[in-house]
Amino acid sequence: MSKGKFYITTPIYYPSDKLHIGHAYCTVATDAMARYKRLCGCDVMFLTGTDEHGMKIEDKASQAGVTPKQYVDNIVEGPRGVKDLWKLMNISNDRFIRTTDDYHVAAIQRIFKKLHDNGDIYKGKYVGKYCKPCESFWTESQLVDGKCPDCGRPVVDAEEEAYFFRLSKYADKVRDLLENTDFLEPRSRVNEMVNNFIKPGLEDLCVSRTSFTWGIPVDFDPGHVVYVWVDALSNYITALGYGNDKYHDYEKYWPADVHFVGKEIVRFHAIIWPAMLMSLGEPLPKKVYGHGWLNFGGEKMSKSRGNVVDPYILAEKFGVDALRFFMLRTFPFGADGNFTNELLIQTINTDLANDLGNLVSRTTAMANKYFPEGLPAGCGTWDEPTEPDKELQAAASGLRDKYEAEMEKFQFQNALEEVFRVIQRANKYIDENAPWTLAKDMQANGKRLAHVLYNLLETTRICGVLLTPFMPESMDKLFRQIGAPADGQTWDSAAVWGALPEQVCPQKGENLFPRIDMEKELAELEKLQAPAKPAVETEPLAAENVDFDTFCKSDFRAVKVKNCQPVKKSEKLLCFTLDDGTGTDRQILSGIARWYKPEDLIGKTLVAIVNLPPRKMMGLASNGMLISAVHKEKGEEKLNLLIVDDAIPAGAKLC
Ligand code: ME8
Repeated sequence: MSKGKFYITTPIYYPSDKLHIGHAYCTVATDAMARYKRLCGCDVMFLTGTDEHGMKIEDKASQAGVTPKQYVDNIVEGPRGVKDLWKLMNISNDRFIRTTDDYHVAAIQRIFKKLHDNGDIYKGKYVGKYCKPCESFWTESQLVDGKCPDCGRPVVDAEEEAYFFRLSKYADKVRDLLENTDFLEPRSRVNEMVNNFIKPGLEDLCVSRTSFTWGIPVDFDPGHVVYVWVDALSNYITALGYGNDKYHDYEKYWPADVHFVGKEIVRFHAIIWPAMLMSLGEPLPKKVYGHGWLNFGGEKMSKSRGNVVDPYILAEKFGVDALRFFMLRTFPFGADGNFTNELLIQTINTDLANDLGNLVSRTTAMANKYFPEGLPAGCGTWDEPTEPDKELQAAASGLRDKYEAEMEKFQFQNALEEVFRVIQRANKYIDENAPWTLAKDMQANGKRLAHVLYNLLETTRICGVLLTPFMPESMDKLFRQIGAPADGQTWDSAAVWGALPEQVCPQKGENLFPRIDMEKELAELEKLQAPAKPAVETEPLAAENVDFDTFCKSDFRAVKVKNCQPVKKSEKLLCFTLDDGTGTDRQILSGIARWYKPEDLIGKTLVAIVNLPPRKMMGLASNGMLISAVHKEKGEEKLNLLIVDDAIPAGAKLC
């Protein structure tokens, strides 16, 4: 029986370049969620697709000497393109929309006309700034240091006749939606939207362009094409049949239960999209969830930064399921995560090879060896259960509810943590019961041994059901190995201890997750990923913002080095005597002896933070900290003191 509908979407991807593992992150998360909801018995609609219009694509195509359509066709449908990648990652989307599809184009024209006819789109003149790579318009006040606030790249002046959408009209309603409902999650993103976009005043949005042609034409005003975000956002309803006759599922699935989107496009989904729907008089999606980024070498993985990781290389080496699992097990979905090959291999080895893999192979091997014909009838029960029996059964049968609570909050990492806690408990149960010792006297202990093995198989089965949304293929193999009937592994069965038939006959098979030789594989990956790896590795950027007042409390000053000496018995420390402009010398110790000779620093003007509490190092007082820049080059740590212009007087405050 269906437990209701569930409509979930990923962003539709720009096919301006091949997709990387950062793109796969959101799609894998959406897939795990969709599979989980199907497992629960929901009627799921999972939509993904590609967002194919805009100046960026037009430019790329002309550089490649092909038409924009040829360009996107190759990246979407071609070898190792978007569709191939989703096939590789075992993505179970129900529908795939391309914004160049005829039905979508016609529907957008109808949507644009409807917004125009109801008075929410009017003609005006656009004067402002435009970021080409992001396809975003900005007002002067939104720029950061004169650059695009999203990507930091230069913007260009733009002035042309254009249509505008009355976004300002919906400011109060959207603010109410954000502040007083749980429409947008995680909640931290609400403040960001309200403070950065709504409070400064929501301006009307430019929604048509005349300076390029690769877009959906405004049918009642030739020469204008629809702004790419109006075109793109509407995919969520056109793919269900809104404004077209290709599909007829709008009534059934809309409103969406959740849109998963990366944090940099929350703005479009949490402000513009609800305002558009309000104007169209359509229901709003129930939720927008803004997930974090996969960073690599400390920065957002993206083609323009040259730090992308190719999912094909990793999937071919370690298997698709291991890769899917890694992404959702390692990083909290709402926050940023730093991808490293080491972390990937470590996660596979610890969780999959050691914990899960060992549980399956030890249990099936013992069952095969001691009960080659299958476990005996009656093995599911035991008259006087031991403490470990009770603990294991309670942990396994209570697991589904805990897992469900986390999945409903999109906390994949926590849901998996719950499963792995039970897997670890089961491994401990093997050691507590030492089945190999019981097996020495089958006459006396055979019954107990069968019960111990049954408990292990049943626990493994329950964990397998709950891991299916993350690793569908491997869990199929797991069920076969433990002898669990493939069609019996339902959501309900995951909460029923004893659903596994007693006379089960496991078959030890191939190792589900072979252990990876870290050193060897890292060296190979280094070679394979060489062109993608940045020459310089920097620290991960702080995932969370620090508020302005807290930042302002730090007192940074220019300081002049009067003297600098090595600290006795220390290989690291240098002791600085500094002029900080107060007339009294300031002493600061700094662990930079590896990189600087003391005499080279005398007379230089540096930057210090001077309001830290005093510290003692090697018996000497240090009153502050010198600021330096650190990064890695070819794996080696490098440090450079911040040496500033001598014209800056000692004591000058940096702000
Ligand atoms: O934004 N880590 O398309 P897109 C995590 N067409 N997520 C990442 C990522 C990374 N390193 N790099 C990209 C668009 N993404 C629009 C969407 S929806 C109506 C239109 C995510 O191909 C990014 O955050 O640039 C976004 O959610 C998605 O990939 C598509 O990015």
